[in-house]
Amino acid sequence: MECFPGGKLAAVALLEKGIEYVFTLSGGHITPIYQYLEGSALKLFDTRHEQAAVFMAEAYGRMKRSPGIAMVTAGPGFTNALSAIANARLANSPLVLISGCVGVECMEKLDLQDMRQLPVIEPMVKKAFVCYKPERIPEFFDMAYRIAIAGRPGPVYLELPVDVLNAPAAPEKIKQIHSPRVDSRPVDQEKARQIIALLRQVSRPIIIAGSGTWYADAGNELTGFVEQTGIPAFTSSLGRGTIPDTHPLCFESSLAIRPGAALFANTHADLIILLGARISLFYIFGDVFPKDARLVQVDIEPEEIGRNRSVALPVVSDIKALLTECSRIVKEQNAGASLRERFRDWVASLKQAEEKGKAEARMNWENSHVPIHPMRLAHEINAFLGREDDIVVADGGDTQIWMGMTRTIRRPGHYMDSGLYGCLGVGLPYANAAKLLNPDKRVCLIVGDGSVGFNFMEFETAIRRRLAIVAVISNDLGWGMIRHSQELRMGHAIEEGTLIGRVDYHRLVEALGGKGYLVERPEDIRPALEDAFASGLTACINVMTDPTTVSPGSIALANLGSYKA
Ligand SMILES: Cc1ncc(C[n+]2csc(CCOP(=O)(O)OP(=O)(O)O)c2C)c(N)n1
Repeated sequence: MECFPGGKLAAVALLEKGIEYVFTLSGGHITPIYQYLEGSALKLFDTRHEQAAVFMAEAYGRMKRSPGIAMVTAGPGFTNALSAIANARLANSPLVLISGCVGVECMEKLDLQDMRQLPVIEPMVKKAFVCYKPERIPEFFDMAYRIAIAGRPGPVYLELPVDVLNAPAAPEKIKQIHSPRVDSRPVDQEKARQIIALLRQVSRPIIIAGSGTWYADAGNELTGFVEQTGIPAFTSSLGRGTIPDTHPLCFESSLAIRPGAALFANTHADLIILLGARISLFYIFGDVFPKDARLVQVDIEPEEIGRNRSVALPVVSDIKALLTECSRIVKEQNAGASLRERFRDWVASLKQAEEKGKAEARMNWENSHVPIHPMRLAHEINAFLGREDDIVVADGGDTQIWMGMTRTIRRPGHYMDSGLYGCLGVGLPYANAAKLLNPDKRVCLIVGDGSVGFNFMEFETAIRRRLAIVAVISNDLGWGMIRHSQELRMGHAIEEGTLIGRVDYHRLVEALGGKGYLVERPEDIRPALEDAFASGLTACINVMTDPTTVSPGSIALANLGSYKA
């Protein structure tokens, strides 16, 4: 009789789901799965750190809107994965982490790499499972995969003890489940009507489209509704690009620090329609909006609605279905023209605020000083990567802020940063994942000199796997954001912990087999980008930036609520 050890069942479960990549770092406890994946249609993508493997799976989940899969070994492999899991949790990124663990037979016997993994990760994920029966592995994998993407996405954990992987399964007990993707698409017609009724009462509405808009694939519906009604739109996190920044009714990022209309809009709107966007620190926990402004919050996850701020109209719905219904009602009521007329002055005032904000920022974008202003660097990257499908990844403290303030996003899923968890080190793994999934697109990472150190060996992964990413390091000689926030708080920065000094990162990348560039003058940024992209190799451009420029993010860090002295 054919033998089905658990490891084989795990491999078959992955293959039958059509998984393309498993992001992983090897270990004895997961070899029983590797063994049956070798030579299969599924590709094992190996990184140099488990954290990087999980970040890659997270980036996969964000870009593909279906769960990325990471696989790590017991104990240290598992603990190394945790920061990336926490990042995915706060960002609601769909992924499944498969982890080996010590055999059930050997628990508490002082076996190699033994630790109790489940209690550590359980509060960090959407759902955590341990499968103790080889026969049930396909069923558990199906469950993990389904839960990662159902409703509000998130990371799911599946632990497979090594002796379960090695144990033979009784063929008659093997349960195969292949659930179709659960499309939770309720639409509340009455709530859609109420939204349109509210619009007839207000004169200064805005839409903020967050990652829920992206996961619902509602970009076209959003753009259509905005054009139909004339409501100005802003976007946040993965919602960025769901309506392109270049659209006349899109005012780019909803973050108030973005040069443009966001601050004015956030502080003057009388109706804020949040589409799959959370009321987080980014809106000063809701306080950035006027006290008497009304909020409509639309989310697929009921428990999210009403966090931090009273909501006038809570709507539990998929964004795509709701916007389709809203558009249908506007059409039915023949209300489009009157709404557009109603909001015309408001849109004009936002245009004015946008021009003013951008004019003020131009001084920094066009700054020609040496050392280079980091916003000039961001501007050069933004200008060079002007194609609709160019992908930009940002990682760092101030560096990420400057890039977020600058990047023009034309397509959703083409800009990534860590998000709310703010985990430094995401950049190289995210960029590698972006290039792996989009070999024909240009992928550029901008990263702080501090942040690049965390997963620096992922340059080697990129080179070995021929991923021609271009990583631009904004080298301000240290941990800029913390240095600046300390200066603002205490009048000086504590050298230990904020100063790194000059490191020739570009030469390290050359030593690994990639291309390296050192740039010290602003006019040399573009030629280096041109050359790096033309080389078709993994490249690192080490740009010496001004250590004294303080981003609005550092100022916020020094002044915000619980961080304040
Ligand atoms: C993993 C991790 N460690 C520490 C921090 C705290 N932190 C936030 S910003 C920052 C400085 C980042 O420096 P760098 O990457 O060089 O970017 P810069 O601020 O200089 O642009 C630090 C240490 C963090 N967010 N994540």
